[in-house]
Order: sequence, then C-alpha cells, then structure tokens
Amino acid sequence: MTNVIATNRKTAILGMGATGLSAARFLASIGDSFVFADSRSEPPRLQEVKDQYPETPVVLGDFDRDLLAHMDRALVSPGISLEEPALVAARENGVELIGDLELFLQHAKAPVIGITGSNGKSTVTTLLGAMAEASGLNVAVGGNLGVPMLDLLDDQHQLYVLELSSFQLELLNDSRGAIVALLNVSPDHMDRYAGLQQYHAAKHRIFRGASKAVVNRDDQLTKPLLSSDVELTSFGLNQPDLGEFGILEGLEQGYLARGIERLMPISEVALKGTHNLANALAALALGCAAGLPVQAMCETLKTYRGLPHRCENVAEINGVLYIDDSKGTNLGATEAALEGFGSVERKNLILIAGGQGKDQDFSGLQSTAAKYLKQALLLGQDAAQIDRAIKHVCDTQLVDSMQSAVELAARVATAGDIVLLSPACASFDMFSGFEERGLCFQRAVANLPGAQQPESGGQLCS
Ligand code: UMA
Ligand code: ADP
Repeated sequence: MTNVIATNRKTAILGMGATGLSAARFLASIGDSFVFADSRSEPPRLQEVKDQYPETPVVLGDFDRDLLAHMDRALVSPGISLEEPALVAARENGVELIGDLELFLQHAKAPVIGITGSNGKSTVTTLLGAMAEASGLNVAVGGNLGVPMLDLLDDQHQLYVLELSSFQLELLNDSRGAIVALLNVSPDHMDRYAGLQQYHAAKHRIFRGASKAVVNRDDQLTKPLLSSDVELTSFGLNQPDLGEFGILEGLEQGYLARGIERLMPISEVALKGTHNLANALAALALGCAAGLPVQAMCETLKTYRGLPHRCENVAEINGVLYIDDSKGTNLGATEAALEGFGSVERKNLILIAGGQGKDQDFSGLQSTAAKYLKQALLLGQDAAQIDRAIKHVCDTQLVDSMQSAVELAARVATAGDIVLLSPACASFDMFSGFEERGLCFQRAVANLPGAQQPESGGQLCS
C-alpha cells in the first residue's frame, strides 16, 4: 500500500457497493476520514459496513445536500448518475466530485493500462493480463471487471491492467500518462445517458492525459476528436499501415500483423469469432505500447480461450450447437455474435434474447435478424419491444422462462443449426446478473434429451 501523509480532508463515500467499500479500505489505510451515504434505504451491504466501520456515520435515502455541503469531496460510485440533484448542487458549491479511478491513478506507482469500449473490454483486459503474466511481470488486473481498482494498489505490482466503464470515466480528468484503448462505441446504457453523444463523450475522457492510445480503424467513433500529444496507433480487420495492427492475407488463412510484419497465423489463435480477432489485435497493440515481448504475447494467444458466457460453446446435441453469450448485454454485442456465427444461406440461428433493454432502439437488430435468424425466442421485461422490432423479418415467440426458451429452441433446431443465447439486454429483471442467466441457460441445455448429464444432475431453473 502507498505511504501517504494523512490529511484532514473529509470525504463522503457515495454508494455502499464494491467501489464504496474499496474506497473506505483505501481511505482508512491513508488515514483520511469519511462517511458513507447511499440513496437506497436498504443497500445490500449495509450490515457489512456497520460491522466493519461501527464508528462511521451512514446516511441512507435520498442524497442529502446539507451533508455534502459539509464535505471537502464526494467519492461517487459508478452506479450513481452525476445528474442527481444533490450532486449537481454539491459541484456548484465547490465540493470536489471524484471517482475511484482518479484516486487510483493518483496513488498507482506502476504503469497503468486502461481499456474501455462498448464491447470486448473484459476479453481484452484479461487477455492482456495473461500476456503480461507470460512476460514475467507482476501484473494486477481489475476495475469494472470485478476487483475494484483501489483494492489492487500494491507497491509490488509492475503493471496494472484496468477495464473501465463509461461510468468510471465520467469523473476522469487526467490519466497521468496511462496507456489507453477505446475498442468500439455502440449504444449502451441509454437509460443513463441523454443519447449516444453523451455516452461517447464519457468514453472519450479516457484520452485525457494519456501517453499512448490504441483506437479501432474500423470504428470512427473511437478516434479522438481533438488533436493532442497522445501517441496514437490503431487496430483493425484490414491491412495495417506501418506501426498499426491488422490482418495480412485475409481473414480465412491470413496472419495477425504489425505493419508488414506477420506476427502469427490466425489459425493458431485460440479465441474464436471475428470480433475476437479484433480483441486479439487490440491486446497486441496495447502490449507493444507497454513494451511486452511479442513472442510471449503470441504464445498467450495460442492458449487463451476467453471468459465464460462470452460466446462460450456449451454443448452439441443432435448436431445442434448451443452457445452461451449471456454477456452480450447490448445490441452491438449481439450483432457481433450473430455476424460471427450466422450463415446467410441457411438462416441457421435460433436466438434467445431479451431482459432489460436499457432504452436501446431495437430496430437496429432488424438487418442482422433478417439475414441469419430462423427463430427468435424472447423473454424478460422488454421482450415485447424486441418482438415489435423484428417480428416482420423473422419468426418470433415470447416465452416466460429460460427453460421454455431452450426447450422450444431445441424443437425448432435441426442438425447444423446454432442455438445462441445473446440477450442484447441486461439480466437484472430475472437474474442476479449475466453469470446466473448464462448458468441457467447451460442447465436448461444440459436437461435436454440427448445431452450428456452434468455430474451435479443439472437443476432446472426459471
Ligand atoms: N446504487 C443506488 N444508490 C447508491 C449507490 C448505488 O441506487 O447510492 C445502485 C446503482 O444505481 C446500481 C447499484 O446500486 O444499480 C450498484 O452501483 P454501485 O456503484 O454501488 O456498484 P459497485 O458495487 O460499486 O460496482 C461497480 C460497478 N457497477 C456499476 O457500474 C453499476 C461494477 O461493474 C464493478 O465491477 C465494480 O464497481 C468494481 O469496479 C458492474 C457493471 O454492471 C459489473 N458495470 C456496468 C457494465 O459493465 O455494463 C458499467
Ligand atoms: P465487455 O466487458 O465490454 O462487456 P466482453 O469481453 O465481456 O466485453 O464481451 C461481451 C460480449 O460482447 C461478448 O459476449 C460478445 O458478444 C461481444 N463482443 C466481444 N468482443 C467484441 C468486439 N470486439 N466487438 C463487438 N462485440 C464484441
């Protein structure tokens, strides 16, 4: 942990989730005083907070302007909108609003790589972490991915690799020379932002104060709008220019490349799907920017198979493949999965989608649905919205549980087809998160006639 001289600063930690608790641990370790506030009347981790910090004031319910007025700063958890009236007032009154990212960057002593984008963040972050480890570095990996970044701080680390959400970037002013990547931008979290422009602006804050940046040649929205001193390179699924990362000799039998240098044959990359080649190239570009040896990175690409619930192949039953892409929580992700597995000739996909739509415009799904879908099975809160958007271009049916979605899919599918769970929606209306949703799908698949029974027996679920 860093040695910092204690201050008399008073911080209100807003939000008693993973971020808030990590902030409390960090502030306690440097001797800063703090109070907790959460807008929920019963935040899930209340008891944990009371047990660990019995002396610390906890204020629950709507954020209190008076409380904030007496603070020097407020550390705002990512789940809280900066447009909350009490936060707007606090800012106007000169209270500093800070995020865990800014605090982390102020105290990290090793180089930091920050990765954002609408999709592919977790894959690139963990892949790059594995590449750094294979290069012999003591690397810490976390952020939006899971371990809150303040819990990673340790003077022994030689490199930090952070997944950053748009929420975490909203309060970033200076990334202090970090190496950063913006992988892609497509609409997500439209229930939090006024529109794509505001979401895009949050993502672009990642370039502030960066030393080097990696952007996507295939996605104009990733390119910095203002010229700055940041050293820029790019990745893309086409032939790269000098110093850029891309593909030589085509996607079928070609190579991952840097400029005219072939780095490795695509056939040796363990991750599957075109979108994952983009992810591999982004990780290579970031790794090179951080000085990792190319050979160790390519060796990692031969073995790294990706995270669970991201286009994970879970079973083949009677010639039908079942793929769990439960982490496909927005349209951009689901479209990438449909493009990756769909066949125009035979419309081979049975898609299971739906959940909380986060105010997305599902008409964007029409063209890929028309190209690849034999059937769409729709569940969850916003199933009817998706149904309205695509029922004119493919067969659709509303279902009330994952179990019936999978059973119906198995009835419709014939050998050579793929049943794909890629919901394009958040999961919280029916599940505790995308992991539970994915596991529920996997259990329902394991219960189909002809499936190999899992050792646990495979519980049914709703
Ligand atoms: N909340 C309130 N009132 C509060 C505080 C929170 O209603 O006072 C609600 C939020 O609106 C949200 C929930 O509580 O629905 C959790 O919010 P939080 O900010 O307390 O979340 P943490 O537990 O601190 O977790 C956060 C990230 N969560 C969000 O951004 C919503 C986690 O990302 C992240 O892993 C964690 O910090 C550690 O860095 C999760 C996520 O869903 C996985 N991220 C979004 C995504 O990936 O799409 C951005
Ligand atoms: P994130 O952390 O940004 O949510 P993940 O790596 O967890 O990204 O992948 C989430 C989903 O996004 C995957 O299941 C896949 O459907 C899709 N995806 C992954 N990489 C990309 C990419 N480069 N472009 C578009 N979609 C992608």
